[in-house]
Amino acid sequence: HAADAHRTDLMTITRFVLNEQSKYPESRGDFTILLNHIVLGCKFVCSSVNKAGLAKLIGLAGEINIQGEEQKKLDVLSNEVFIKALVSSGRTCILVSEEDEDAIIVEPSKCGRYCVVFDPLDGSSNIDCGVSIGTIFGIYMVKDDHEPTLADVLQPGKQMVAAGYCMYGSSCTLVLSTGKGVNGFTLDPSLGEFILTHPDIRIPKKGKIYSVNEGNAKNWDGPTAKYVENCKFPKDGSPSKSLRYIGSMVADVHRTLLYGGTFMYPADKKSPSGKLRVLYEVFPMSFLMENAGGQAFTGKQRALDLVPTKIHDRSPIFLGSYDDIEEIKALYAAEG
Ligand code: AHM
Ligand code: MG
Repeated sequence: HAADAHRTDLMTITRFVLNEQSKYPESRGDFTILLNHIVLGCKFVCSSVNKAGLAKLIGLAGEINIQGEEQKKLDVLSNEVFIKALVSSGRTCILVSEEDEDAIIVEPSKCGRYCVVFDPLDGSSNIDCGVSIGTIFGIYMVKDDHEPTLADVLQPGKQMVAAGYCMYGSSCTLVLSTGKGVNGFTLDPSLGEFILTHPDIRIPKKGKIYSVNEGNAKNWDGPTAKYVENCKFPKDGSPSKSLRYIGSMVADVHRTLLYGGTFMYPADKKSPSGKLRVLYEVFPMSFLMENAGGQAFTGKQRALDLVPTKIHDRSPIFLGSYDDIEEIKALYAAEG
């Protein structure tokens, strides 16, 4: 019985990735080591996020700690933990974090073949009210034949070798794709291990939910406005869609992946490139969507075809169920 197997034959994320990699004779185990360091970062952030409310309650936040430093904000702390974990893995050469203006070039003695782009704690404005937040990451591999440069991370998203996110919610869930399907793992706090709980996630072909910050509606472009109008007042007699918007990308995308529908952060008159960052928000989520059978579109092209010119570039994004994104693409095509 499958349920019994889960209870006694635990498929940890490490075991899962080792199994996958063993299909490639050239695999050196470097990816597994890198991933283990990312997982360590996620566990740390999970435990800090869970304690954040408590720390506030007992008056830790804003106080001076033993080292005489002011208590670090959770996003700053998470960033430091990820950078140290990634560098010490010995498998990375370039890191791009939402928190750091410049890319981090790993010193030669610790340099490896992977580049990691990440947002250590996305949605951190939601921390104080206990809403789910998350870490987002994407991984590129440098070619063996040259010194790593910034050009190695300014690559279209389709060149990523893996991407994922970890959601710190009512449970801690890590969703990962290495380019063949998408799998979800839930942290068992008593074991300290991520266990495979959502094997082979496929997004429903069509959904009943749309997700967007409608407060920006007055500044939307035509196709976005028309699509949202269609969600509320369908012209083909189908039921109207539900609106769900948490305002925390990881949570909104996670729901979209599991239940189907669309998640959008469109361009608007005030921010013509939208809000979300190409390298560590748009690309990893688009990579996951496509690998789960959905689509990701910028309003102009397939999101994973974008070529970033700067590490903190932004792009409008529409992602989700295959058929729903087709509808949005058609509206943009009709506009010409
Ligand atoms: P952040 O990186 O400053 O946390 O902002 C990113 C977040 C995403 O998690 C979320 O999808 C979006 O901002 C929500 O933006 P808005 O409040 O404009 O709807
Ligand atoms: Mg962010």
